[in-house]
Amino acid sequence: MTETLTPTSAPSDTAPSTAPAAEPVYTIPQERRIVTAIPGPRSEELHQRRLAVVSAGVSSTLPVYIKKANGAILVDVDDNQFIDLGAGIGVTTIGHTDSTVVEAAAGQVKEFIHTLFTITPYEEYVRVAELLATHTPGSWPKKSVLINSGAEAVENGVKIARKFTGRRAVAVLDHAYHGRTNLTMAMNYKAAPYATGYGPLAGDVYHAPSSYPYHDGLSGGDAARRTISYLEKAVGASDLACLVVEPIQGEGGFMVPADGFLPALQEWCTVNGVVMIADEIQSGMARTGAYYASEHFGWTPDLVLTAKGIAGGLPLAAVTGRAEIMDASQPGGLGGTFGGNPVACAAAIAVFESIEQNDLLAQGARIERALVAGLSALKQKYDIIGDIRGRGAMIAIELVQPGTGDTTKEPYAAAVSSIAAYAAQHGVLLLTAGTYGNVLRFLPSLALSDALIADALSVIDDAIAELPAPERNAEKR
Ligand code: PLZ
Repeated sequence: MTETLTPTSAPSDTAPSTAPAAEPVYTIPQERRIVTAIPGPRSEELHQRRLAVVSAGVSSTLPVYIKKANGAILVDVDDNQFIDLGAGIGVTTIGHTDSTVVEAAAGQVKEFIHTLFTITPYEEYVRVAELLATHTPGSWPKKSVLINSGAEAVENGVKIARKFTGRRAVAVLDHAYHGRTNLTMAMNYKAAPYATGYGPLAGDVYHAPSSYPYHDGLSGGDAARRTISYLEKAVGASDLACLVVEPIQGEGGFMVPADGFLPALQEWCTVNGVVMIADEIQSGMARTGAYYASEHFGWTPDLVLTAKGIAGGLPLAAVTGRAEIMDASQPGGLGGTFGGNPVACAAAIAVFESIEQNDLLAQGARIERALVAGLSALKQKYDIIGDIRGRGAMIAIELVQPGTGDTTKEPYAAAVSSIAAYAAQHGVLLLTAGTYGNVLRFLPSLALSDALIADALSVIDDAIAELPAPERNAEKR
């Protein structure tokens, strides 16, 4: 089977877009190309080897084994090329193998690879902390600690808040996702698959109602009052160390909170001495057309968690925030062997430089315009698209059962699985999400061109049109 595809032009209703500041040069042609069945024979072979030695607990959304990636394209071992709409779940935000990141990391590897900052420090760690202090929301003095992963950032954020406040309880919102460690498993909304069978989980974690405008219809103020009322009753502010919130919920389904929700919660936290922490692990680092998604909502959190996109694909994460909170920890209280690894730090410095030099915040806005225009056209055509939401290169559609979009908005998870499977077969890697599994998310790198967006959306259009009966009835008549 050979399917070589030329990108189609952008839909006519797509707003004119900003071209990248300097035309990037790609080492892999930015086009999808399917030359075998998916997965192909070499991927199948690797998969058999993997089944013998990799834990069954580690799954893969699309078991095509990747050998190369550049820009917004993944190439598998059978030479199939995929448009990557997932960026490794929001990690390669500035594009796969971006040349500035590759050069910075390679250069650092030759100098030194590890010393451990808590034994003998180095400049790269300090520079990343300076850049985080500059680019995270809030104009007060800020400090950081660097660690390795998102979950570790959440763990450290909670530790730091507990130390500063001397309080025990942790609050999160419904539909949240914060990680896979013992504490963060308890902070997730969904038990399956993350926590099932892995208990006992950490205690003193409280799940408060969130703002989910498509379903609750509440204003930001009303939603915040509901959240606060829960926290006051279930915990009591005097025992609450922190409230951890994703400004746009990631795994939960890209819920954008109603206006005013986040600032109202911050105000309540400030008045009550609760540390409010923005989990910007998925939404941060220029993904949404701002450095941090909190900025879209006028929210200035006390602490900000960064991970995923910060180092172009190398493992690095950070807790950044008000100096007095960050300094409440005793020397030696924070750290870890690999935290702030120099190669990852060099890559992160290159990511920050690339965001500035290539005006990547504008690329986030461009991708939002192109995706929302294209998806709105599909929503006109298919009533199973209930909601389109998100910001920048973090856009999702929520699929509902035919005919329920104006009433009960019944989740339509089966359609999400079919569309993602169809897209994969045709060279588009599309991630799913949502508490009820009924969300398709677009979490591409900022290198994704308008032509690739139009091409990917044409595949999704075909995927919906191809839904087998009775799903086919979803098409508007
Ligand atoms: N907080 C908001 O999105 C990671 C999970 C992938 P780690 N999300 C992707 C998977 O299935 O494990 C995430 C997130 C938010 C925290 C995390 C955790 O980040 O780097 O995966 O630990």
